[in-house]
Amino acid sequence: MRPTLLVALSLCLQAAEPTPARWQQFRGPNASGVGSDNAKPPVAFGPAQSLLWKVALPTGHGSPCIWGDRLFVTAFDSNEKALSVIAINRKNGKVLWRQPLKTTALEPVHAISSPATTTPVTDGETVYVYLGSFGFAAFTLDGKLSWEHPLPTSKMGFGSGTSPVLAGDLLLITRDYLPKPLLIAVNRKDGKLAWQKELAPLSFQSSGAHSTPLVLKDQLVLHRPSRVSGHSLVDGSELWWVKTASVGTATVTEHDGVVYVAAFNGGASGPTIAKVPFDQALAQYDMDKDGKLSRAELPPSDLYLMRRADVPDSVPGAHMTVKSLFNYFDADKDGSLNRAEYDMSYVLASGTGATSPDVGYGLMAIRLGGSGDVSSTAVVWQQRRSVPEVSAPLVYRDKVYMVTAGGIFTCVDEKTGQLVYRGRINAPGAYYSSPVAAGGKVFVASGEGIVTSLEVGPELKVLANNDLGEPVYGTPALIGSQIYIRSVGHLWAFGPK
Ligand SMILES: [Ca+2]
Ligand SMILES: [Ca+2]
Repeated sequence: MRPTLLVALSLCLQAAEPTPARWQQFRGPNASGVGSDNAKPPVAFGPAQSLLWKVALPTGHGSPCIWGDRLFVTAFDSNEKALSVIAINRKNGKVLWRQPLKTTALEPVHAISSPATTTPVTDGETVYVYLGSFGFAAFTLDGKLSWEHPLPTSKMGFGSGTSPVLAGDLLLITRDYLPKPLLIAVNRKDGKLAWQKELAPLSFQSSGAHSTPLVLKDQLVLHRPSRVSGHSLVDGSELWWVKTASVGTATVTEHDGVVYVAAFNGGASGPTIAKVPFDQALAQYDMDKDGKLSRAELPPSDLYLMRRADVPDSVPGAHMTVKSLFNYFDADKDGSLNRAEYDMSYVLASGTGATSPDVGYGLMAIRLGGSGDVSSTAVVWQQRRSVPEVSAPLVYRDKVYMVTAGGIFTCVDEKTGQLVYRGRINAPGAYYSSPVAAGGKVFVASGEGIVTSLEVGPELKVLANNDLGEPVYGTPALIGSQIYIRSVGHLWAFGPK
């Protein structure tokens, strides 16, 4: 055969097998949160509008991972205390298979969270899951177990939020908490450990990182408490880092060689309550006069470490008190807080050094390409107001978008960080879900279950506030003009009929 014929033939074959629709990991292609540019997703949708299907599922705060006509989610059945991975037919919402993930112990989680908070990842042949209470497992798209790699139950404060990622032959996860923060890489083919790397120590007492690693061509970027860092995919070694005053919760995104990080700082970005001195707290609450504060003596709604002003009191765990974090501060485990332990609680709550001019926080743009400590050279800009704690930034059409508690929506210029607009979107409450975009529209979902659609443009323009009637913690997934949303009890598919 002549080469031209071969080329023609191979083009024919390619045309015969169109690329499967994919949203293959947390936040989809390149972890960008960006779907198809020429999509026409519905802007107004809900139980009675643009609904393609809806299926009841056990709870889970992860997002759907999508390949072709299949969706995959992790789930937790709170009655049976059982974790599973579930595959769903994307055409009609029917459950195709469900595989249990047997655990010896469930990790403790935040009052609002679930033991199933992670999004699976797929390469189109295998779907991989990671859960803090289990470790890794891999299944064929038809639900046959390929391999398991159990790990000890995670000790992440508030439970794991980090989803697994694929890079080359590797499947990776961080277990980024003290005393030994780890980056773990297993081979995707057989689940065997490829390497694990102990990460640089965290510079302050922290519950740990909840962000998902970002895979770039030649490195992995981590958003950690007090640090953003780039790591070798060969052995996990740290290639560069920027010191931050961040809690390390929101997942990062990258565009044109710049990494965008919502470096939320409890002390600086959120309202911190003034410290009540230990002696004053003793005078008020030390009932047995032993000079210490036992858990029972501590008040449930006083001695605030952080009060999230825009999150309603009815949201479990909305505010942090000395009592709510008692276990972290009772270092000697005697059941009471002494002076040093009590004072440490406020050290944590006051942030991580944001008063130091060389430590960044806020929405940060970090240019890639440096090595070593690039804290003073790689930060292009910082935008310090209204920075989300959990929700990730979205880069879309030369702008960066973010949404924070209270439904405060901010748009800044991608290159300069200058504010384009900031305003409320009429959907208050907590925000855990990250914004996504397709076809010139941005979608954000509140913890109250309102999914707001916005027009991309020079000013804030809310198109619709869509009420799903139950909380949404997962980030929506987009395929073409279709939107897939996980709420606490359901998975919804919206789109043009
Ligand atoms: Ca006491
Ligand atoms: Ca103690």
